[in-house]
Amino acid sequence: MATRPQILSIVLAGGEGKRLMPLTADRAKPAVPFGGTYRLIDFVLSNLANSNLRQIAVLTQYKSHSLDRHIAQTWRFSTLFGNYVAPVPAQQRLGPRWYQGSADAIFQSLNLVRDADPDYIVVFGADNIYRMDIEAMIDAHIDSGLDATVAGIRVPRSEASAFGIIDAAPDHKIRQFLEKPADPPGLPDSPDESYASMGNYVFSAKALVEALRVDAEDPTSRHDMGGNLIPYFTDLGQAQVYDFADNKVPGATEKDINYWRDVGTIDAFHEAHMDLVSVDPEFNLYNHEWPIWTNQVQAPGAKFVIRGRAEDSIVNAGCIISGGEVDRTVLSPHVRVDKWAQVTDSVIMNKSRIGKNAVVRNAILDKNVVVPDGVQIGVDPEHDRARGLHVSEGGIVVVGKDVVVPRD
Ligand code: ADQ
Repeated sequence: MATRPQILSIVLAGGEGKRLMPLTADRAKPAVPFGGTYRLIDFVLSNLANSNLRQIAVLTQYKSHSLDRHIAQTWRFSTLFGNYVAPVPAQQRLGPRWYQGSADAIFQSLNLVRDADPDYIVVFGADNIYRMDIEAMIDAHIDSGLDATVAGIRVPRSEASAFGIIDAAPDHKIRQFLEKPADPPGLPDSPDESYASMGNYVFSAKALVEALRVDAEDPTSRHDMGGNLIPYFTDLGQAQVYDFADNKVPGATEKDINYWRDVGTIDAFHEAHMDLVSVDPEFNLYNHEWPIWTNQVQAPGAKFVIRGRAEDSIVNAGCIISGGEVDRTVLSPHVRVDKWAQVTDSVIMNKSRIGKNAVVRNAILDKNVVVPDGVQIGVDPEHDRARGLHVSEGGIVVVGKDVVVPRD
């Protein structure tokens, strides 16, 4: 039997997620709840696990408590066959400093690489919603004989300055890599689109270790994977792109085959949820052939009484809709909606309660929020702001964890 290459997966989960405030006031961005029962990090961990990659280190730093707890509760692999998902907090192993950037996070964690002694290292972000067969990307990496492979996807040029932008030759070799350019170039065959890095990489292990050493000694470096490491491999002629359009997971529909979203702003986060509850969504959560795994709560089935109803909505276990009306909304477990309440176009997280006659529109309620009887949110943005609620550019009202929404 041919020996299979050893692969170590590293998930970068130290992101602060400032643009998701107040959802990230108390938790790291990868721990933000998504889709009713998931956390953002479940998507990358499911993709890795479904791709048979089960030696996984998750590098955490910022407000990592709920992320650590979620990983410990949900992602406990049997240690048979050497499997593990290990949350690794920043430990200041190389001196009294936190991670200076995503490359420094890996550099400070090279002890994990020494212990695992892999042939290849998979480095993926933790913040995106997508399905991906990562083994196919690794195969493309091994076939190329190059040191670095970057997953790439076409994005609208108008949004491209948020990404690393790739200029690739027809043979996929990266000719130029520009991290978050102010004026991103369009593609020759489609000027309104740019070719973006998904922040997901495969490296040959020795080459990555060497690149991190060089980077650590460069006083001008920001020690960032997209800003410094990928340009380094590009300059050496050692980087190629893996086109996400070539990736297909089992059970994918025509529509969601190339779905990939950065839900790093309140408006993008809300929009991705509205897609989930639409009749024919772009991202199909219900693909059982490539499941997204999470920690499912112990709770009885959702209950609808006194003509309570929900339409075009996802209603999780433990919810009670008692006479209220719910439309185009994602309800996490244990939410209560009381009589004559109206909840529309919203995302309601665990254990929140919507009182009698309350109105909740275009809103995101974090866990344990109480909307008292008769209180309205999302109806008058000025009133919402005046009450100290966060209103996004797109007019989405966000209420932080444990808040009792004030009447005035
Ligand atoms: P960004 O997402 O802006 O761009 P970054 O903020 O570094 O880059 O986040 C990437 C991943 O690293 C996230 O999962 C984040 O949680 C994590 N991370 C950030 N800082 C970290 C730290 N100090 N320690 C540990 N983890 C950390 C990147 C690339 C772009 C690419 C986009 C795609 O740099 O080239 O286009 O991802 O979303």
